[in-house]
Amino acid sequence: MSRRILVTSALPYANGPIHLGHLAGAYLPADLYTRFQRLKGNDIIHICGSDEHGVPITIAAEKEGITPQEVVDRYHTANKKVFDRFGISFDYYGRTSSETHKKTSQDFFLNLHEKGLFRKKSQEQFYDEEANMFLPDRYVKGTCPKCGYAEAYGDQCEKCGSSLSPTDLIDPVSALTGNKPVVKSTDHWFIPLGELQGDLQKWIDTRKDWKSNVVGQCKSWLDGGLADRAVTRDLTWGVPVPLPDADGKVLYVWFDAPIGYISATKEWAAEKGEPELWKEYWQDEETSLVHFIGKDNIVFHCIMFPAMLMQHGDYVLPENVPANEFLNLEGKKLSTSRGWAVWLDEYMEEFDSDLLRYVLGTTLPETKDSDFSWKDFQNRVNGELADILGNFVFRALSFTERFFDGAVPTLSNPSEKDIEALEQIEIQKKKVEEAYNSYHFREAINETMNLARAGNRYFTETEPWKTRKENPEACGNTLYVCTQITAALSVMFQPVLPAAMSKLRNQLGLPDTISWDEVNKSLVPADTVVSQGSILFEKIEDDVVDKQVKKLEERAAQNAGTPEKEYEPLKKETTFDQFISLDLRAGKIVSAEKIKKSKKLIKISVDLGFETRTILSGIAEFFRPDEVVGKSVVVVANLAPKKMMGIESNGMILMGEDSEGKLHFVETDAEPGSTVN
Ligand code: B3M
Ligand code: ZN
Repeated sequence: MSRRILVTSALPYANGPIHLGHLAGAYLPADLYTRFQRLKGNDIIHICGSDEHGVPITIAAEKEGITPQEVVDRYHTANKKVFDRFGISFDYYGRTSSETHKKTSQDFFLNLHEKGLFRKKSQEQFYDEEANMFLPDRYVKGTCPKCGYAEAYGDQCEKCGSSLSPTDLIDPVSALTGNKPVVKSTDHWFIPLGELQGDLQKWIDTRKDWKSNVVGQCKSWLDGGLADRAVTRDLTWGVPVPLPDADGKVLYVWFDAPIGYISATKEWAAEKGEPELWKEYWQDEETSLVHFIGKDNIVFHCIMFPAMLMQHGDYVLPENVPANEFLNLEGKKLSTSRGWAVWLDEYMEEFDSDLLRYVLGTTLPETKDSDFSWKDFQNRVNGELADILGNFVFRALSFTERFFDGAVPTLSNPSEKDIEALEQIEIQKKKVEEAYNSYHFREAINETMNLARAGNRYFTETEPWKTRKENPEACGNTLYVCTQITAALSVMFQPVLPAAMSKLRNQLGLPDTISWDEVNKSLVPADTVVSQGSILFEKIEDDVVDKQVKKLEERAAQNAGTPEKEYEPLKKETTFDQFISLDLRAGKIVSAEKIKKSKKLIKISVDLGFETRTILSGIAEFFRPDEVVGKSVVVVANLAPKKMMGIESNGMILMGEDSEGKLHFVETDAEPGSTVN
């Protein structure tokens, strides 16, 4: 039976171009899923579009000195185009600045308002007196209270993922002027998530097959207790709050953006000439709603938006939210501001989309952060696409062309090996199908490639280049079997490699319309004429990927003027009693000597006033012994003794460690023996 599925992928902010991190987080998995379900014959649509509101947009506009409208027009057009070129097959790509969206989100707000859901409250908010405006969300920057990251935004810390309020930040500054903001009060409408917590909890408990990273985040939110959340902002850019007493206020971007999924579906239906059709996808219980997002959007899609949908009452709730973790690049965190990113349009200038679809697909951050590197890209293209899939297809088709004039031989008196090889088609097909249905895309791709691996093994073992003379029937069987495996692959790899597989089906004389369920062990009838065609995947040379790495490094060096400082996360809170139980004393280093067999340790004698201690300190890579003699330091004086290299160390000398790992003494003018608190 055909299922109705509504797939959405996170609406990217129209404030910058699309990069590999975006693709790996949401768009590629969503597209793999959608293409697979289409092949299965399910009734599926994939809805996305530009998120054109919110502070990220206005900040981008201010930076460039242009209007927010100019920013979103530019990136909406560019992003829509590049997604299309890359083969992300959206059924509709909308934008939240559209009239339909304005009306849909205002109606949604009014519906909840009339139900009496919102609480109107006056709230203390940061205000920039120079810029004359309130500073919601990203307009404030400061230190994260949870992890100590110094560049956290007012709505979220990108380091630890905590969701924040601007007033949570330590040392807040205005992102507009750099000034210290003042506090002023303003009225806003709040959604009382705390009151809805019970219903949300119950609903989330019914979501049995969600990914553990997603459930884990939801749980920690719920365990922490949900609080009221403002759904309006003091801004001029956005959907105006449709109430008489709301001048100068717009809907919070995270209120209107998910409603963008609904507006875009309405526009899709209207464009099809069936303006009511969107309701089937949003309002019929039979629909499976699936949101593809990155992990930083989990709370909005699993708590906030479901709460809105539940309260509205006319809509289905998400069946699943298979959020991905983050993609790193060459072992480092991706950063657009530092230029440490691979932009999709840039990629498309040099390579085919299928190659990246495959490589990213096999390295998706499904359960934990993963890494994209150009070397790995090259290895997978050369070692898997070219050497396994491409090579298998080439052997099957070129041998058929050479030995049988391209006509697929008949299977006659097949051996056990032949039958086993054909059976691999069904076996792998089943595994791949299960993997797609459970959102395990890496596994789906791997198991598809395993069919090509099995094909290669079978080809080698049956030695058609030998049987051609000795046993033509066996040779024919080998090529028959290999052609069937090739044909099955041409459909099974379709979600990942749409361009290459379409070309391959053409070589096999197969129509482009074969469904997943039609895949079997006899897709290509005997006597069909196949052609070897050109090679499916060219290998990539070293210098080609080296050039890409160099480009990245050069750009990062150019942007090095604004390094993002990395700070160690704060440790768990400690109690005053625990802290005070440490006995810290001032001391003076009286002598120091290197320990012979150790690279790191220096043996130090410290005068603590009441006694002289021997302390081993791991500073030999930074200081010569004679440099440290005479320093006034701070010692943890009641630390349990510890033996290292046969010598007992009685305490620890405090050191500061900078971002390059260099050590610095914590010095004090207090006389030896003084307490330090
Ligand atoms: N634009 C955030 C993001 O791009 C946001 C997603 C909206 S989904 C409704 O990460
Ligand atoms: Zn943080």
